[in-house]
Amino acid sequence: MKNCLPICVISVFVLISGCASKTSELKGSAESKPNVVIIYADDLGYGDVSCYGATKIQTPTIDKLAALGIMFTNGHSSSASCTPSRYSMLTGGYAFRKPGTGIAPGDAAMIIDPETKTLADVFHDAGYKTGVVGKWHLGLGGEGGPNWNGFISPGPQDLGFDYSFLMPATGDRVPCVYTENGRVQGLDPADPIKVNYKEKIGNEPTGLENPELLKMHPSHGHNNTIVNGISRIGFMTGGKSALWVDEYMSEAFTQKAENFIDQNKEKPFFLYFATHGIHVPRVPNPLFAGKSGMGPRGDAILELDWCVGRILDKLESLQLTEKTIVIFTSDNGPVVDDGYKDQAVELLGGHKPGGPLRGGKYSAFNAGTQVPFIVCQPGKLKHKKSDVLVSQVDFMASFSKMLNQPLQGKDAPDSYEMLDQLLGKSDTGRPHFVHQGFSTLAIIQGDWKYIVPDKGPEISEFTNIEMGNNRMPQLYNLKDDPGETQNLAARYPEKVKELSDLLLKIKEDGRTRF
Ligand code: NG6
Ligand code: CA
Repeated sequence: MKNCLPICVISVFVLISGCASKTSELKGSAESKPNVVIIYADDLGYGDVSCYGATKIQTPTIDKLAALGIMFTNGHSSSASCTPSRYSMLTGGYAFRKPGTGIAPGDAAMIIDPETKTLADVFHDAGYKTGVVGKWHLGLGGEGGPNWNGFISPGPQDLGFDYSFLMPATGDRVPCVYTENGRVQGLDPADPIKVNYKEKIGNEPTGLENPELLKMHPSHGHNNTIVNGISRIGFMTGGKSALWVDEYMSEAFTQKAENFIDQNKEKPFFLYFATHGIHVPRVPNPLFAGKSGMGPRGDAILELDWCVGRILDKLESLQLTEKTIVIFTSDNGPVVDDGYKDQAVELLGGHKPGGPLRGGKYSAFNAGTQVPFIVCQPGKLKHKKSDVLVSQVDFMASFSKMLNQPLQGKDAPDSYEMLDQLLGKSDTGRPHFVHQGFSTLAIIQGDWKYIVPDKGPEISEFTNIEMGNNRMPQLYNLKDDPGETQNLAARYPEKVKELSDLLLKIKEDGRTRF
């Protein structure tokens, strides 16, 4: 009793001063450490959302983001396919520099070396809670690939992520299971998973042998193990209790993303929310099936818009809207038939997935990498349409700048610090950008684009996409001709030489950030 008064006084003092420092910490964190959520759609084209010109389909939530935020009309992923784009966004380096970063099989080892500084590391080092939910497709595990029946390491936990809930590769690749923090979710140890990409294992039916069991038929490839009535790329057996149900995949991811936000609402957080929508197989939730009139591809776009809405609603319900930068973009451009007969071609109507752009997914033409690209922070950023040249590869240097986390020389070799541009405060675009097509490279500088000659097919026999390949050099003036219809290479040979020399130098230098 004797000591009570001084102790009480001290505790009150500690309480008050604790409160004061907590308030300023919170204030500081909201101002200089906003939460960041990257919503990364899969295979969504520049023309697939109504704010970028679609008229046959409406995406009101994504439109709202664009109306509130900075809507980029010249924003690019780094590559026209998934794995290299994700590699570049997370490492700040062009994937063409690193062999083995092409479209990864479902049993690939992790393609990012744990020693590499990543975008998640930047946030993590700045005191953020970091999470990745959704499509990974960057390989898992060490040499020999992932151990599906144990703890999968290395993984996102070695690349700066505190939390992960993943589809390991793609929806059309085995194993059709989710992993949560390095372990297959719902796995029964008595029914271990085996995966093989070379030959059939186990007795599961395949699309090739048992097409009568399919609810969706392949149009090319995709005829290996059948899971949930859909044949996939690759063979798997076991793991019955862990298999995903495609219809509820978006729900599963969105719920995990919502939980992550809930659990970290008090701290700054970085969430990389990589949707499966609208990649194949397109198997929308029953809420959306048949709703677009464009078949499952259109329905998947509606479902994607709904998922975006749920994330925004979650932020709003926690009063985090103004404290959170939301980025919405896509890993590569659009494809209509990507291997399943899902009526996407037949029901396309007049819809133009690439908008005014030529090509699509896999292509060296601009629809390959020029994608919807929106940065939004209501109350903090003013709406603006921006035509500056930016790329997802720039996120790393830009957020390093925002968080005062200096990059070392070897880090993020191709990431330009474009924070002001991303926040709509500067109109100076990156000096040039290298676009990685499926088989060839292209470079954009100012109004000009040069595509390196390539012997690959001009039109893919599978997807019917114009691949941008040509045995001759191609040069386009994107300002006069955004649809890349007039090859000006013969008229401006000196421009061709200038850009081809620049690309050579970029390759030789091994970096573009100095
Ligand atoms: C291709 C698949 C395609 C898709 C793509 C990866 C075939 C014939 N095509 O090899 O369906 O899975 O890989 O897409 O198998 S991405 O968006 O993840 O890069
Ligand atoms: Ca993709």
